Amino acid sequence: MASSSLSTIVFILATLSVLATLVSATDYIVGDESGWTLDFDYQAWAKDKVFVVGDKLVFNYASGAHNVVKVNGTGFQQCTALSANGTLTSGRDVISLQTPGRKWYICGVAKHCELRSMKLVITVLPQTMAPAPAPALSQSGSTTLVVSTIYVFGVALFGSLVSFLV
Ligand SMILES: *[C@@H]1O[C@H](CO)[C@@H](O)[C@H](O)[C@H]1NC(C)=O
Ligand SMILES: *[C@@H]1O[C@H](CO)[C@@H](O)[C@H](O)[C@H]1NC(C)=O
Ligand SMILES: [Cu+2]
Repeated sequence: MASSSLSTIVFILATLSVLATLVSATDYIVGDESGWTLDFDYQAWAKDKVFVVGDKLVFNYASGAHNVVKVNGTGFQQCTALSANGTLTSGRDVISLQTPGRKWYICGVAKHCELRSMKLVITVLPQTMAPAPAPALSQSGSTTLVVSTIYVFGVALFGSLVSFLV
């Protein structure tokens, strides 16, 4: 009896930690409130962030004023956006980070990349099954809320199950 309760608890905790990992994908608003704009230091913005497969980048800007082009390292260095193909122009472009590695994005309008620093390079880390980091460390907004809700729920559930056992 006691051992089956124990395995139930273990099962519930394992489920909760998997859930917490699943919902911990983060949406990063590039440039935060400034959005995707002229003369913003995107390298400083990216510096203290950890990007993981499953996270999303959101580029906010006035449609028509800018765009978002994914380029390679060479295109990033030289600010050349050759592929008109795959240029995002909606003004609220969401990019899912689906593979690990280095990713480069530039604005292909006029000389915004060359002269106005509209360029972003990030490194995306592989997803791990490690438990989600403590809420609020590197996450923002609703994700944190969901994760903390699950944690609080889990702790409460654990507490009530333990009190049944003793
Ligand atoms: C980078 O992209 C450009 C144009 O999209 C292409 O011509 C070039 O071969 C690429 N370089 C590498 C190293 O993949
Ligand atoms: C351009 O877009 C077409 C249609 O979506 C796609 O089939 C093609 O592979 C793309 N080319 C490049 C170089 O991305
Ligand atoms: Cu631009």
